Amino acid sequence: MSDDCIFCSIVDGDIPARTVHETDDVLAFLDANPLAPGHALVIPKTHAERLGDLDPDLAGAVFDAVAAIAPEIEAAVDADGANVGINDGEAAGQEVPHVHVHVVPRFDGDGGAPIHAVAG
Ligand code: IU
Repeated sequence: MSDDCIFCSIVDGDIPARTVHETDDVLAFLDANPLAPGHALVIPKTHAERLGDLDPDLAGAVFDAVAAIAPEIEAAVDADGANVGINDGEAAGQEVPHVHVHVVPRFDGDGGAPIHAVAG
């Protein structure tokens, strides 16, 4: 828990979120400002600001959760694929300083950019 961390507040239940997956170590919930239907965030329940601050076992648990829910989310919204990624650090566009993996469903012909186009 980190004071003033909005994602820690979601973990603690002080701020509501639409949970889609939960384990002892990991929480996944729908993004409040979705880039696509089903856009979810997967976070470690323990506060870590950057990927490099995350305990490796916890990083593994986060990725296990991503691998488990990405196909389920795709199926739930009838998507054709998903972008899975982390904005790691302010320079990369990280706005919430608590590690989170975006799972953004993609649809054939949706016109969105692939991750490798993000930084030009
Ligand atoms: P970023 O990778 O740190 O840029 O992404 C932060 C995400 O957190 C962004 O997609 C927001 O819509 C999302 N989010 C949220 O779901 N709930 C919140 O209360 C806040 C941000 I603040």
